[in-house]
Amino acid sequence: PPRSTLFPYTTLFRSTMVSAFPVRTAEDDQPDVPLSQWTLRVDGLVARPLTVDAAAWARLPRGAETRDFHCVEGWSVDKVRWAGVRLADLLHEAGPLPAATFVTFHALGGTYSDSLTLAESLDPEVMLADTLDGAPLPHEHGGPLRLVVPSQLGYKNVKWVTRVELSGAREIGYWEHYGYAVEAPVPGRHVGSNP
Ligand SMILES: Nc1nc2c(c(=O)[nH]1)N[C@H]1C(S)=C(S)[C@@H](COP(=O)(O)O)O[C@H]1N2
Ligand SMILES: [Mo]
Repeated sequence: PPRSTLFPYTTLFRSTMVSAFPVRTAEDDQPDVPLSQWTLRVDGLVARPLTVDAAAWARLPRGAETRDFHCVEGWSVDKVRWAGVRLADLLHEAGPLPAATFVTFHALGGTYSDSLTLAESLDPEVMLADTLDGAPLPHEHGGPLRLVVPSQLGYKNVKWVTRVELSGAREIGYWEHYGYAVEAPVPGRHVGSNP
C-alpha cells in the first residue's frame, strides 16, 4: 500500500523516464493464461452481453496507440506502442443500456479491478491491448489482454482484463481502497491529447 493516503500529484512533474518498462503487480499469483484460452466477458447493464473467446477476438477491428505511460510512483515510459481492440468498438457491440454510467474492469483472479466512467471508456484512445511494442503482450505486463487508458495514470490500466462490467455506480478499485483518487488524470494532459 502507498505510504500516504493522498498521492501528491505534483511529484509526477518530476517523473523519471525509464527505458525498461517496470512491472507493478499486486496479485500474489500472476495470471499466465494464453490468448488462445482467454475469455473476455462484457456484461452488466448492456443490451447484449458478450463472451469473447480467442476466435471472436480475432474478428474484431484493430487499432493502435503510441503513448507515454505514467505510474503514480513517479516513473514514466516514453512512447509505448500498444495495439489491440478499441474498447468503444466492444462497448458498441454490447450496447450500453441508458442506466449504464460506469465501467469496471476486472482482472483474472478477482484481486485487482478499477473503473472508468462510460464516457471515458468510449474515448477512441482507450484500448484493450494484446501487443506491446510490436510483440505479443508479455504476461507480466498483463498479457494476453490489458486495459490502456493513456489519459490516466498507470493504476487505471488494469492488466489481465477478463470482465468488463457496466453499472450505474462507481466501483472502487484496488488502489482506490488505499486512498488513490478514482479519477487519475495524467497532469497536463486531457483525453485525446498526444504525449
Ligand atoms: N491486474 C493488475 N493490473 C494492474 C496492476 C496490478 O497490480 N494488477 N498494477 C497497476 C499499476 S499501479 C501500474 S503502474 C500498471 C503497471 O503496469 P506494468 O506492470 O505493465 O508496468 O499496471 C496497473 N494495472
Ligand atoms: Mo502504478
